[in-house]
Amino acid sequence: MEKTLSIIKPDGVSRGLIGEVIKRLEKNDITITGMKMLHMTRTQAEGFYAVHKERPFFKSLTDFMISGPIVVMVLEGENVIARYRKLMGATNYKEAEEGTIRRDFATDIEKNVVHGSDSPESAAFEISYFFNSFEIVN
Ligand code: FUP
Repeated sequence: MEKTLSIIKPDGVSRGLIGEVIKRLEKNDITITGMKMLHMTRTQAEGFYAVHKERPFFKSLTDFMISGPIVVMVLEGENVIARYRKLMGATNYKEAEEGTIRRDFATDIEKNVVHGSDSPESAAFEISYFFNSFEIVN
């Protein structure tokens, strides 16, 4: 069974979209095996997005990600990395397919409501960034 990390970003939490995102996971047979709310420090956000540190949007992205609480979840299921990314939609909500979370709720390329790991390697890094083994159920 594959695992991935999901984040409901500060815009999703502040706009009351936690339930909406979770409803879509449950409807699509994606199992939640870990879940918590937290408010990242700048250091934590910079570490999480270290792969993007040379990108022009890094400062703005990390400022946004520490602007309020987030919900982090471990998701499990067959092919869940790709299945959850399909539910999220493209990074740029204007290019996201109809019916995806980002198409329905994102307000710009940065404030795009959700994050999902993009590979097994990043999923392993990202899950261990937020969860220890006692915080994931099986
Ligand atoms: P995704 O995997 O779809 O979340 O997208 P990326 O990992 O490429 O980007 C991570 C985050 O950086 C995006 F969710 C939003 C932000 N970003 C921008 O703000 N501008 C860009 O041009 C690209 C990404």
